[in-house]
This record gives sequence, C-alpha cells and structure tokens, in this order.
Amino acid sequence: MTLGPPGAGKSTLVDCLIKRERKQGRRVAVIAIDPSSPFSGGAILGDRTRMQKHSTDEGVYIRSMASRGHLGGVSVATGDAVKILDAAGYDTIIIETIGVGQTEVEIIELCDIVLLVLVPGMGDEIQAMKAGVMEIGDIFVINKKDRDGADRLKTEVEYVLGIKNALTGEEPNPVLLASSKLDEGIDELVEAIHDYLKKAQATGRFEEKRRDRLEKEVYKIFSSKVHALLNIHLDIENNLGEWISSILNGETAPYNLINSKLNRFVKENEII
Ligand SMILES: Nc1nc2c(ncn2[C@@H]2O[C@H](COP(=O)(O)OP(=O)(O)OP(=O)(O)O)[C@@H](O)[C@H]2O)c(=O)[nH]1
Ligand SMILES: [Mg+2]
Repeated sequence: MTLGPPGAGKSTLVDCLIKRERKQGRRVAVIAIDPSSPFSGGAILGDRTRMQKHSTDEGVYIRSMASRGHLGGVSVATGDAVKILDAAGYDTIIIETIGVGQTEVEIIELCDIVLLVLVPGMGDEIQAMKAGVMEIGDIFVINKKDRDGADRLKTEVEYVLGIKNALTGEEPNPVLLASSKLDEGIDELVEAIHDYLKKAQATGRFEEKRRDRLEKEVYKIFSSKVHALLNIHLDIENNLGEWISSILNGETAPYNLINSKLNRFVKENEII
C-alpha cells in the first residue's frame, strides 16, 4: 500500500514499482482510492483510471475506486477487490490512498506492508507526524528528493521514528530518499520492501497479521449471521414499533426489554 498526501507522487512511485515487478515477471494490480491526479502515464480519471504505458500489458490491472457509494464502505469494497485480484493470480496488489481517516486505518489492516510517502516543502510534515501518521508506515519514502529540503525531512522523520522505536523497542523503520519522476532510489526501495517482507516472515509477524485479519473477518461474518438469525426469530422489524412504545410508556427499559426477548429466545429454542 502507498499512503501519502495528494500530489506526493504516489502514482508515479507505483508506476516505478510496476516496472520492476513486471521485469521479474510478476503480475500487478493497483487500486487507487479517490485519486485527484492521474497516474504518470497520463490517464483519464473516473473509474477507468489506467496507466497508459501499461494499458496494453495484460499483467497489469489498474482501477480507481471512489470512497463513496459502496455498501459497507470503501474498505469492505477494497477488501473484496483484493480477494478477487488475489484469486485471479495477481502476485502484487497495491492500494494507493491519501489521508489517515478511519477508512484508511481499515484498509491498512488489509495490507502486508505500508509505504508512507512524504515530500519536502509541503509544510505539513511535522503536523502529519503529530497526527499519528508515523505509527502507520512500515517503510518511509521521502519522495521528490530532487527538491530542496528532502535531506532535512529525512532527518526529521528519523528523529521522530527514533523516539517511537525507543519506546516500543522495535527495529527502526527504513527511511529512504527517492525521486519517482527521475526513477532514482527505487531499486533501494524495492530492496527495502523485500527485506522487510522477509523479516516479517521470519519473525512470524506476517503470519500474525494475516491471522489477526482472518480473526476479524470471521468475527464480522459471525456477528452479521447472528444478527440476521435474531432478526428472523424475533421479527425485530415488525415488532420494533411496539417495543419502542412500551419503553416510551414506561413499561420497560431498553436493556430489560432486550434481555427478556433474548432470554425467551434462548429458552424457546432450548439453546441453554
Ligand atoms: N519533482 C518531482 N516531482 C515528482 C516526483 N514524483 C512525482 N512528481 C510529480 O508530482 C505530481 C503528482 O504526482 P502523482 O504521482 O500524481 O501524485 P499522487 O500522490 O499520486 O497524487 P494523488 O493521487 O492526487 O494523491 C506529478 O506532477 C508528478 O510528475 C519527484 O520525484 N520529483
Ligand atoms: Mg495518485
């Protein structure tokens, strides 16, 4: 996943990564969430964003996704898309997104690795660090190193990460300088990504993350099934009006009412 503010050069960077992956013969899929600027290949926005230079390559699939208009939210839609792309045989799946809202946090949970893309001279570097963004990245990319201030930003990021790592006792996260536009520093980044993944695999962190993800998914499915089951048995939709009236009349209170309904359900069905 590449995460970073609008215009940080995420798509340009993804473009560089695609090139490397294709050289290795790997198939790549990209989901860009709410892109405000087109991919560097010069593509059209909307739900058909595609990098022109890869559009004839069958091993590359690129789509943009609006964060609105998805039942269950964009994170659920993205999760489904990732599963389908994985099943379709894509070796590498990249999600590009901005910001750090709840949606992004949910999307991050889908990812094995998060590249946080920062750029010098945006004025919000320190602010971003304060806002907890630093907790999120696995690898930090200072893009647009051809611009002034990249080295200083790198030092600042390393300083903040140093404090974080001292508290958690974790190994320092890699901080790399790159210029996606000039295709510089990308080989080093790819190496850092592979190193990170190898280490995560060796320490079991990778497995743990996948396990957590599966646990959450199973729990979610379980909750929604239980909810649906109760809905059918208690006919909540049809009875809700009457229940609310009895609460308003002072005959019962929300918890009492629900507990008595659930108790009756359990007894009638001889669940306990
Ligand atoms: N100078 C310089 N410009 C760059 C670099 N990388 C990207 N850019 C330029 O920055 C602009 C934005 O790049 P994008 O790749 O579209 O940025 P993005 O982060 O994907 O933007 P959104 O999808 O809108 O959030 C483009 O004009 C790029 O050419 C770089 O390393 N150096
Ligand atoms: Mg983009």
